[in-house]
Amino acid sequence: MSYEQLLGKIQNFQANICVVGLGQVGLPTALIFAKQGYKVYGYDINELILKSLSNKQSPFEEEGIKELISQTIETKKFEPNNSLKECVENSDIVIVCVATPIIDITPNLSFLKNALISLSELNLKRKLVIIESSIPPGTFKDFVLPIITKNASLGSDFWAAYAPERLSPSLAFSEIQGTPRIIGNEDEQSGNLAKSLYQNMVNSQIFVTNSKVAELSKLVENSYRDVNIAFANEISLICEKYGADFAELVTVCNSHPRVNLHMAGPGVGGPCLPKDPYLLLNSANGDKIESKIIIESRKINDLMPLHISKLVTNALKSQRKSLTNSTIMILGTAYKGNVSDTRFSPSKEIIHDLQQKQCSILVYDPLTDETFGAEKIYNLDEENIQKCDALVIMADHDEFRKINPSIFKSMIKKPIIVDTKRIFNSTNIENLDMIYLSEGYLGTSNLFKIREIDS
Ligand code: SAJ
Repeated sequence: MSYEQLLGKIQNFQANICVVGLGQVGLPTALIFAKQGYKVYGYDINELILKSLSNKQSPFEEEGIKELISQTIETKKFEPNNSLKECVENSDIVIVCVATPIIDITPNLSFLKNALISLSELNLKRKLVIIESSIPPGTFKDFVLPIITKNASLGSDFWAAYAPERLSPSLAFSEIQGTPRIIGNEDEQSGNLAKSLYQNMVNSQIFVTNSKVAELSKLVENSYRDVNIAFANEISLICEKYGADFAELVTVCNSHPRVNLHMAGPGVGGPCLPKDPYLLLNSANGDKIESKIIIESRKINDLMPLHISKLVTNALKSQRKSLTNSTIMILGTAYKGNVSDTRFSPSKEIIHDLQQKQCSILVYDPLTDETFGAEKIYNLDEENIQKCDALVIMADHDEFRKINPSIFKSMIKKPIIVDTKRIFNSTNIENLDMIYLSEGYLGTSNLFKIREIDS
């Protein structure tokens, strides 16, 4: 097939697409392309994912995903398939969406490498290969292309581009289509083909640049957020020292037209932010890049779970409650609000730390069964609440925002609420004669007591 023929097929929704890796990026991507009219083959090395898709079930939660799976399988636009060979042979475009995690702080590109090696053993001639996974700078040119050009040369035999995903879990469909897309390429034809493909899916701007800028853009966006959250977290600790309310500070500071303070929190979790800064600082050829601000920010964010744990234990001690006999309820094991994903969730470290201090931990999260070794409860009825000495809100799920805090009055003695997401109004809670704490807010009545214990 010539370049012009492939371009025409893409523009007319007649190209077939194979998506490799049906995780939280690959599956929504495959489904949207299928909905737009492309025939999409979905491949994953995990047979369980393929099995659940064949039963029209989603392997994870995402608004609207089940309906889209049923719809696109019924119209035969989406076909989960366990033969990569068959998927690739039937496709004009291959999109790779496999995970690129870190081990400790070092990028682990083994999933990507394995996927690329498998692809290189197939016939990629006259096809367009797109990588969506987050990758260290230089990876597309120095790692991806050398593997897949084993039997073919870029531009004349096949085409390839880098198009990093930018979606936030729980908002996958709206963000895939609504967020501008960056395309990185090393030859003009590949850039044009990829651009015309994403133009048929994205209702927003498409930027075409070289592969290094595209790789950097993805990692810099997430590092930018991580650094800004670290700044907010550090300011929240400063607020504690001054006895100021961080939430109030954010409101007044952000009234300035050029200031955008982020929210402090119990730490930074999820599959991207704790990892991407390290991808940014480890180039594809093994060079380590130095950055004080990025590394310090990671450290600050990593320290927050233990800070929250300390707020909880200090509050218990201020009420003369022994840690051994205390029961703490954690609301949310997901890494953030309205997602079921628990990867790198700060709740894990808080639960483990409090358990080490001999506290009993109950967890309530309507979106996930993950308990991180604590005891799961299934509702917030009086029986469960009565068992608790303290409550820690770790995820701002919509369901938690609807809670009337007066239900916590039935807690043992004076209720302690540690609200790391500021879903409640501090004054309302204090008016109910409860102790209200957060990073950046030590409460009016307990400030000095808690400070003393801390020092
Ligand atoms: N968090 C804070 N304070 C804030 C915002 C977030 O503490 O002001 C915490 C959250 O609670 C969570 C963590 O940060 O633990 C990460 O949450 P997030 O919403 O910032 O990011 P992700 O990981 O869900 O999604 C990010 C997004 N990147 C940016 O916003 C720059 C998303 O657009 C990316 O596509 C995604 O990473 C990704 O896949 O890389």
